Amino acid sequence: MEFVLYEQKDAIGIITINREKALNALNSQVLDELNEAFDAVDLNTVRCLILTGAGEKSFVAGADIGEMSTLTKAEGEAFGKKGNDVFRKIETFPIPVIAAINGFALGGGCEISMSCDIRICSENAMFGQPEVGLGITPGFGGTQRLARLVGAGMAKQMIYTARNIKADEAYRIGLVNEVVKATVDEEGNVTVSAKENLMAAAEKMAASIAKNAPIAVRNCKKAINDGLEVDMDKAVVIEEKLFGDCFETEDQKAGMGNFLKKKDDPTKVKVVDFKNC
Ligand code: DAK
Repeated sequence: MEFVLYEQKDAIGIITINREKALNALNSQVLDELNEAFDAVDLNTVRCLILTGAGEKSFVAGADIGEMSTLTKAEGEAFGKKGNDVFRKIETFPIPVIAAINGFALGGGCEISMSCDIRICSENAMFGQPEVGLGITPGFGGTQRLARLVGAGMAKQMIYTARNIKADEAYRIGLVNEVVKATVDEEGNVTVSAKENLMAAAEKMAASIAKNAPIAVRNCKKAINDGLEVDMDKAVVIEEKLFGDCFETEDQKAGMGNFLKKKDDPTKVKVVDFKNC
């Protein structure tokens, strides 16, 4: 693939949007390749994914404005569908996806990060939905996911004003879970870049997810996502079913068995080797 890289480190898969010259803007090819990359993830061995952008400056600076500028109504709709299909694939992907946001996350960039389960960003990150300044609405789910994440009032303010916000404000309004800084020495020189620290933090978080029972983690993702779409009476039924689904699995037996063994003898195994079955 030309614009998407994939790397696997133990149970963690890292998908990198690699179109640095255009600040990783999403054109049709990037969207197609992202689709392929997600389809190719080996779900037997990978338990958590990280999605990031190449370089230090930009996660994704939006949908490709050059490509969009000449679209007809029908082509615009088709482009929106292509993006929405990929973003829904990420949102409903069986395992958790962490967005590691290095720099600009504008328009489609902010939107793709919101289709991930968790967002962590570098201190130089910048978020925004600048579409109304370009004469369009957000088209990759921004009006829907931003309002669900930060509340309708804050989402409306960001979308109507097209104002970009920095990492600390994104953290304050709950758009990101964590902001990662560069490491500086006593003279103020950067010794480890924010991007490097960001990827280390993302991998650490991914590893702490990957060590848990995979079937249970997958079912938690599904329960949260599906439950948010319906009223509480239906939501608790969704949870009951996914809770029940964990029983009789090897992972449930191993997890609970480990707890009981530890109670009898605290020196017994503490790390469970979950089998994903
Ligand atoms: N698209 C295409 N190229 C982009 C780009 C983008 N979104 N953002 C940056 N680039 C390219 C620049 O054109 C430039 O390319 P060259 O000129 O070197 O060939 C290169 O990346 C470096 O950018 P700059 O020279 O501008 O770099 P600066 O540091 O000066 O500025 C910036 C960085 C991020 C502030 C600036 O590039 C910028 O404002 N970029 C545009 C950000 C933006 O407005 N993003 C939102 C795009 S709108 C829909 C589907 C989808 C969408 C809407 C509807 N439907 C079908 C319904 C989504 C819309 C969007 O995402």
